[in-house]
Amino acid sequence: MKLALIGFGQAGGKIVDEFIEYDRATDGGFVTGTVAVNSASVDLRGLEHVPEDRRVLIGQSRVKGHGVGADNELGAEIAEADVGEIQSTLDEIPVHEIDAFLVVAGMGGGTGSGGAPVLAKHLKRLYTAPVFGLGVLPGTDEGGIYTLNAARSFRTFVREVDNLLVFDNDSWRQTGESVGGGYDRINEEIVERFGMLFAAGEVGAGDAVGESVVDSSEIINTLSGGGVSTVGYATESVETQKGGLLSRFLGGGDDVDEMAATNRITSLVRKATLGRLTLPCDASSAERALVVTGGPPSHLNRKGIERGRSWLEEETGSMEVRGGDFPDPSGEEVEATVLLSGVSEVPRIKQLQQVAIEAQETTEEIQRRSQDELADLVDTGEELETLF
Ligand SMILES: Nc1nc2c(ncn2[C@@H]2O[C@H](COP(=O)(O)OP(=O)(O)OP(=O)(O)O)[C@@H](O)[C@H]2O)c(=O)[nH]1
Ligand SMILES: [Mg+2]
Repeated sequence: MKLALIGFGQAGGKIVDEFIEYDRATDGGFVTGTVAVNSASVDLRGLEHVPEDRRVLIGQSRVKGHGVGADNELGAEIAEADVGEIQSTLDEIPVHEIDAFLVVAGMGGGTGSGGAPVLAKHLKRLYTAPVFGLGVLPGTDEGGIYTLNAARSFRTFVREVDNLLVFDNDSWRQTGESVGGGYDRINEEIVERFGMLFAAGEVGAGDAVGESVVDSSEIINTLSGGGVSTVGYATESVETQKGGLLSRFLGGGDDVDEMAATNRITSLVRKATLGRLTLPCDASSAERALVVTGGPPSHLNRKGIERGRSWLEEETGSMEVRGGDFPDPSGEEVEATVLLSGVSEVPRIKQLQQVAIEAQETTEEIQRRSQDELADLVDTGEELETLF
């Protein structure tokens, strides 16, 4: 699946950077163009892989390259004002070749939180290719303002994209980890999950063709219809014989036990669905789903995929469950990625909204009180006059 990736804000830019690295390392072939947008010049300079001429600094007249300091209304305003500059950079990438746009942002800050939905709206108006979002929810320990930002951005972003893929930092943080080091690890997890999905739709000419290779249209159809998506992933190492002399002598190829391979795939699909999702939710609330099984072709069999697929159909109660292969002749693991689309039972979102509403009320109350207190402090009972 050929994507134009646009990273908005610091988290967005770093994740797009990581996607580029993954795409190169795995020969994924899904990164067709990249752009990073930020209001902080230092964050743009910190990127490693997004080409320098694809980095757009917005809001210079307002914030002078210093970021918006978690003010996402300001983030939305400067994105709106400078959308033309973002567009000029997009004009430099081959957008006519892509299958979809992916706008990536952390939803708790200011620039990405406010700007990503503005850009998504702009892209949808201009292009026929679908516009997907990848939104990152803040950790609960980041505090009220980040939660409030994320809750408001979430509502807006979902409305403006064809589907919002969500990753929840809170479910993925590890105790005792430094914030920076933590993000590097988390970004790798993000890219591994979503990257396999996008790469699956991009099996190039010359690659081994599996029994039922996933096509980018299957990913797009699973996502389109709107709403929120989450991804699950599970993997298991397998013994592979790399076609040595002895194995050729004995009849060639891998000697794979069909029954074991079938069972492995079925259990990986279950683990992926019931294990830790990028956004934890009740899988049965999904409207559509896609199962992708990857690995050495000899370990991917139709029966396993079919069983995994029908198990997921039962689990989600959905009639729209697609499935396919992502053969990797040099792979040494069998992997299953499960995309659950249109999920509605998501406790984390409800909790986020609840905390956001409380934070909003508290902020308003504090503002009211501090205005009264200041008036009290300055008041001299008409004994003193101001200068003018
Ligand atoms: N997964 C992940 N999340 C991140 C990373 N950096 C920041 N975040 C999350 O994203 C949220 C937004 O942070 P930033 O992306 O730095 O914010 P910004 O869009 O640059 O906006 P401002 O700095 O306020 O102008 C934070 O609250 C974190 O939850 C990262 O590298 N990886
Ligand atoms: Mg920033």
